[in-house]
Amino acid sequence: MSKQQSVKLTDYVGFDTIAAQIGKKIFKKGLNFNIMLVGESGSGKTTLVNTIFSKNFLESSGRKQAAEKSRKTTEILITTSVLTESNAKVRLTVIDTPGFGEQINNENCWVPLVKYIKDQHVAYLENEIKPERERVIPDTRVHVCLYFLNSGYRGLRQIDIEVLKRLCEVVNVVPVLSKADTLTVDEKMKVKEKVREAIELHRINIYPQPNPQDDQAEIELNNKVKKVMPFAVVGSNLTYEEDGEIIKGRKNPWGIINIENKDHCDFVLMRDFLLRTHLIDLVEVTSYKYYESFRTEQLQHIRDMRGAQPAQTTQQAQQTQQAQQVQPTQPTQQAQSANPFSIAIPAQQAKSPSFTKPSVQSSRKYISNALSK
Ligand SMILES: Nc1nc2c(ncn2[C@@H]2O[C@H](COP(=O)(O)OP(=O)(O)O)[C@@H](O)[C@H]2O)c(=O)[nH]1
Ligand SMILES: [Mg+2]
Repeated sequence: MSKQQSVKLTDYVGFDTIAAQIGKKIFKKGLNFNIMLVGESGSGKTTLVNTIFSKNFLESSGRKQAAEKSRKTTEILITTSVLTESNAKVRLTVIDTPGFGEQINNENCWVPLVKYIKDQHVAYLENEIKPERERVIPDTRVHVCLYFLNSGYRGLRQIDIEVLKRLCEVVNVVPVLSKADTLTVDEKMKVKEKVREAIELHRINIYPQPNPQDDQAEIELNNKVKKVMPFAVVGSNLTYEEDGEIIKGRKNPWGIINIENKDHCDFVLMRDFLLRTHLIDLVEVTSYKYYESFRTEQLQHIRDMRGAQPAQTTQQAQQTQQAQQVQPTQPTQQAQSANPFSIAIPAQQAKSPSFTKPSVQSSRKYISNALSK
């Protein structure tokens, strides 16, 4: 019988340095942060990511000269950059996706996005079940999907509802109302309200979702964030001087929009939310919620398959026996080891040199097949 007791130490022994020790490890190793951008071409996706990280490391497809045609992203484009700030290192991967609403038939436009997200789960699972796996599994799983709403549509379209629902099943989704400078203050409030209503009405599970482990401070913070969403943002890395101060903004004939002024837009709120308060949570939720449910589902399938295999082979053996009037086959030999991916196989087959034992490859094939169904 084990006993658990609560002991308050009187002398300082020093394990309150745990947070610093973990921080040091993470700093040394670096953290993977993978962001997917979804929205129409020209909705300001590239500009916003460049603005969040204060660096033009992604090339905008917008026009550089008036006569130039706007270039569009036509396939999933992945850019990885290692960003450093003080001692911290973040391996940032931006997954840019082709624009929405631009195909003749947009019915299944969410399919390649969901497939990409699930493919990363497959890759991670394959790495996990390798007999000799890497010490640190490369994490390409999408931690957050920024969904860009076109401010011109003044709410959610049917296609947005459909795509958001599908995405929320597999990834943390944060809706963004981009180019908010094109809306008046009143219009902005109304559009936000409409979007929130639609999200509630259609039960779209955008991030953050309630977690039983959240403490009071986290619950309050998440409630505040939900009241602000969708973040109405303006993107720009251009700087201007205003009243002797250097500000980041967009210049119009009637004045300059200071993107870091909370009265002008939610840019700072969104950046703080993504980088300062919720980055680790986004990574963790991806792992324990989305990846975990995918993993459980896949392992359950494999276990079911293993369970179904002996019955099938015995039945097949009986059929063969009746048809050919030959000696019964040897009893089924079950490949039962500690490995949950081993599948029961008939003894005859097991002896055959041409038979490949269920391996990581077969699990891989199985997982890929299961996903394409
Ligand atoms: N008015 C306004 N224009 C923006 C904003 N963000 C980006 N743009 C402009 O919109 C065009 C397309 O931006 P881009 O980031 O390439 O869009 P993407 O195709 O979604 O990646 C560019 O000319 C940008 O300068 C914004 O917040 N407000
Ligand atoms: Mg772009």
